[in-house]
Amino acid sequence: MLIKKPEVIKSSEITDQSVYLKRRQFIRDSGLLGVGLVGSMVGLPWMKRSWAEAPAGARFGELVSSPFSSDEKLTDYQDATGYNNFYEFGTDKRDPEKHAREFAPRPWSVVVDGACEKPGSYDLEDFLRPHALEERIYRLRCVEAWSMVIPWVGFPLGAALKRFQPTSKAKYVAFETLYDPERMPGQQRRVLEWPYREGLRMDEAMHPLTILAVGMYGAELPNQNGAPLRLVVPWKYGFKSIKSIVRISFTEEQPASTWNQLQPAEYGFYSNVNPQVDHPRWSQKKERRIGDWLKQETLMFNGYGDQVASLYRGMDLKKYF
Ligand SMILES: Nc1nc2c(c(=O)[nH]1)N[C@H]1C(S)=C(S)[C@@H](COP(=O)(O)O)O[C@H]1N2
Ligand SMILES: [Mo]
Repeated sequence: MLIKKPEVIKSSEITDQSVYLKRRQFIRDSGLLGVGLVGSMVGLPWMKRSWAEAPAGARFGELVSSPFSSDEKLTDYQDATGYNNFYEFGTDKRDPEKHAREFAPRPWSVVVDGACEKPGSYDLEDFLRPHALEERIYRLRCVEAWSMVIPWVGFPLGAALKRFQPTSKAKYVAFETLYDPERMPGQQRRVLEWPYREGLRMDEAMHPLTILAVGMYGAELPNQNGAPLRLVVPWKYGFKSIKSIVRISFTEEQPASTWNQLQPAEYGFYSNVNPQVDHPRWSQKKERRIGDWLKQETLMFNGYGDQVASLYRGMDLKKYF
């Protein structure tokens, strides 16, 4: 993200297509098709394969599937958990899987503060209790021009925020990742200004597509994907989806965000996926779906334009990139 052009992934990292199809067939034949599935997901053979490969422990029970879900083929579980950006555990895509292994995401608490009636420090369990978990299959499109399709487990951020009764002064919501260089060894180097920070405008935060995730592929979030709690904003570049959140603050002013702080000319506050606005050092017109050979067109707002374009009506998206 910092300095390199989008990387070309070695062919050895891509699941060979024939192996892939054989595995699919195997899963069909062995009757794993129905494993833990509900509703519309029953029609998606890709789904079963990924679920079959997800870890056995820490599974969620039945999940309601969301009408917002994409029906594209899921990214391999191995890729989604082995090719990550999480600088707290190293800057290489392979680092988080290796270096986040020891990380213990419990006990955990989330501080809620700023312009709201009910600030406080909430135990993760209390923070989560009121919310019914659902499954949302979303594209995640990294600013580096690769993308994945991941079945997240979570709930709308808006529902969580309402509980804390934001006041009329709350124009934005700011998020912070844990700062603990002993547990997050990547923080011992000043590659970014720690803690990692992100922010959304209030209407973006309240939008029904914006979720807090606690799991993926039917199981708890692996550490490298941001356990125990992360943001997922599907129409924005991946870096807006901050991991391992410990603080949520309601603010009157637009909050600082990590990549914008580091390189304001390259990463804007909004960071909406936009094929018409190139990164200064590379095109955003196409993306490579991890696991695919050919690139595909990047869609405006990552394909969620029908739902979110109205949030930006009248804004010059070249200026507010
Ligand atoms: N705290 C924190 N959150 C983060 C990052 C990070 O380095 N630190 N990387 C971001 C980037 S650049 C991307 S593309 C996504 C990747 O999410 P994934 O590893 O679950 O695919 O996480 C985002 N959230
Ligand atoms: Mo990213």
